[in-house]
Amino acid sequence: MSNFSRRKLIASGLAAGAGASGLALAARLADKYGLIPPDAGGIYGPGETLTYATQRLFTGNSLVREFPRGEISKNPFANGRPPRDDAFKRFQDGNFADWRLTIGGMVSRPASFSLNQLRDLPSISQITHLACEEGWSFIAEWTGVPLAHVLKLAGAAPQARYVVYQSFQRNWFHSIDIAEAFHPQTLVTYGMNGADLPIGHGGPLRLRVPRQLGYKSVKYLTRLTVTDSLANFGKVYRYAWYAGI
Ligand SMILES: Nc1nc2c(c(=O)[nH]1)N[C@H]1C(S)=C(S)[C@@H](COP(=O)(O)O)O[C@H]1N2
Ligand SMILES: [Mo]
Repeated sequence: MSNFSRRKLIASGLAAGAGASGLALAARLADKYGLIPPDAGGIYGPGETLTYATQRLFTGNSLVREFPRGEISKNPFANGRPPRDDAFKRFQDGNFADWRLTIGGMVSRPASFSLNQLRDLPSISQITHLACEEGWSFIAEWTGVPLAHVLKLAGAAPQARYVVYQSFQRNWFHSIDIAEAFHPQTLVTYGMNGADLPIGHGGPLRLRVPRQLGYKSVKYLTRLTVTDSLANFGKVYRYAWYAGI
């Protein structure tokens, strides 16, 4: 069967399941094809599974829209407060020369990159929309290294299923599946609108996940962990784990 007709078959099964026998059939099919998100339990679980599974089938590798320069927002809103502790201030005073992005977990070459080392890697820029779940949004140009490139450098294991990414702000971390992690628009970002990424927007380093809502774009990025299970990471999401838009 062609890939397309296989997708169509699974998706029509999912849709039929949603209507006919509650969500049980949809859940069974989703499980069979590896389309269960990690927050599938609980009252919103079946809905989350349906959203994630159908989006993965139809928009698995699709590109999010990129905008022309003229549409870059003039006054982008920086949400929340940057870290104010002394440790962050010391990094800031040193112009973030000592900032590191470490990558570990299921990788054959665990690594640690300074900002300059990241700037020496192949970079891309993209003008995309960041939408907060609270309703506001802005368009900006983001510059950085595709996360896929960093994962390949570190030798991410083929059995890996997720990448957990952590902020300097300890209570801020999220995770994405491998499809999102290797997606060409998922970016380890150090630049915004042609300058260094401002602290208000997560400088010096942020993971941009432009196909999902703003809360998945974690600011003050320090650590990546490649894993096949989220079991040991606690609750890694405040809202839906999958925030596709
Ligand atoms: N470390 C960290 N990352 C974060 C947040 C935060 O408070 N701390 N807020 C999130 C939310 S809810 C949104 S909508 C976006 C806001 O991005 P902005 O500050 O560039 O507008 O960042 C996300 N990443
Ligand atoms: Mo948000």
